[in-house]
Amino acid sequence: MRRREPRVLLFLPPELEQEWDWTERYPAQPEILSYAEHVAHRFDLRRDITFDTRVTAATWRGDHWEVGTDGGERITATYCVFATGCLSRPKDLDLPGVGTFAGPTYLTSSWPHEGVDFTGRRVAVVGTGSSGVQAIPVIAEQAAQLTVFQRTPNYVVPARNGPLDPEAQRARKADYRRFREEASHTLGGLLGTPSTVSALSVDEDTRRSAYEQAWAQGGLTAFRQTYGDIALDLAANDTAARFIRSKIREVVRDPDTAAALGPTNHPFGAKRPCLDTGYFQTYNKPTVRLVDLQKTPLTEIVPGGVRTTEELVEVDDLVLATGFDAMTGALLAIDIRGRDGVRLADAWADGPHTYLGLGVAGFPNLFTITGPGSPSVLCNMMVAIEQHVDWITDCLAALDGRTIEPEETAQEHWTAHVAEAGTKSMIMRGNSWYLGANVPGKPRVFLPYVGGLGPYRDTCDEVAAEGYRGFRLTETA
Ligand code: NA7
Repeated sequence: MRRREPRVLLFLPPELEQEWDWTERYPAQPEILSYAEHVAHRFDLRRDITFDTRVTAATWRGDHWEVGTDGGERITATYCVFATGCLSRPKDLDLPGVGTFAGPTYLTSSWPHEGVDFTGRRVAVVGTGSSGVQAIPVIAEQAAQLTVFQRTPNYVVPARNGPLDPEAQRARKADYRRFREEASHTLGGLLGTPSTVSALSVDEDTRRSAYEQAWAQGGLTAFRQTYGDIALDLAANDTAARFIRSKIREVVRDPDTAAALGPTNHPFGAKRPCLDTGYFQTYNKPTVRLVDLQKTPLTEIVPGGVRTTEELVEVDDLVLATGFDAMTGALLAIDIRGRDGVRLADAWADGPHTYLGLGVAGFPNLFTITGPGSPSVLCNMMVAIEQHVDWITDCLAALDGRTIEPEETAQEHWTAHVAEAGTKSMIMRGNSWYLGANVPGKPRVFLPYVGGLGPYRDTCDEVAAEGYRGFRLTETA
């Protein structure tokens, strides 16, 4: 058994954001990886990280946590912070016969680091969420034949990715701190002010030209912020949904394919809208075909390909972009046991119960970064993570070795508030991972907190200022 000596790291200094230059609006994986490596090197973080290790268990031992790993290690710690990620555990594959496929099966969530060459291959992609929408155009560049199996079409807005303008970057950096401070108090953790104008208060031409402008600019924020009631009012939302369907019809030449790609069974924003680079254009390639699983459901994967109620599509490679067991999956994959040996999986059998998405009653000295019940995936993740890390860091300093645990009543009050806030959201009108609806058998619960990052930050700060209201603080025996 070993105990790690804590090393206090000060907040990352502002020089970091000044010295690093991003090249694109949406940098690709290699650039993000080199940034992470730069930060690790710059602040000598590697010595504090144990790589290639899976945490399998965490058990509360009365005054400390004992953490077990797949390497058989047991590590003790006074406090345990789970930063296990909201979208890090792929959902279990729920396609009949998936294990029988004779060729290679690739999961978008665990893509081979060395890349995959699809040149000359017949490829099937199952799933058209963000991962599928991003992967499909890239795979189509190489594949001899690509068949996309779509169960639910998604709303997709152009990313308009491209190089960052050096002048714009200089201007942003000149006032970086202020921009970041401003963003950290908005609802979405992003700069920009949503319009207060209703989409229903303007005529069709005005609305169309506003949507066209946001479409040309690219990115979800610009589009979502065009009118103030897109996220609130079904009729207003429908104006955005109709606009997107019309853009699909403009691009996709085959009318049946265009119709199948247009979402009609959920409002815009009920599932996470996607950003694309050439997604709809891909369906104009003679080598690409869409199979609409709403018309011809997928029945099974067989050694030679994918079978639907109508046909067998023979393929060489199978790509599964089928999503994640979001928000709770990675935590519950660890055997976490709190006070009196209670398993977190049992405490959350009917869905997660948390106080502020930061702690769980019955699990002392445990914190979650962007846990269920916090804004997390509904805002800029980086800003949400920073807010939690800052709050927990201050809390640990204030605790000075004392034990902290949410009070049951505060937790139930917060959990009810998260559910109640969710009822007004468009998200309730779709079957998404936000609700756990993508995983068979998972309780249907509104997982993130829809109240907005700025107000949530204020609540967390008030809780801390009032001596951690709603938490029980006790001297450690
Ligand atoms: P998503 O958004 O959960 O998308 C998964 C896709 O896979 C979606 O189209 C699903 O259809 C489809 N799917 C899942 N299971 C099946 C089965 N059994 N049969 C057919 N189709 C299936 O995951 P992503 O990885 O794309 O994105 C996750 C988040 O990462 C994203 O929201 C962003 O926040 C970033 P369905 O819609 O369930 O009918």
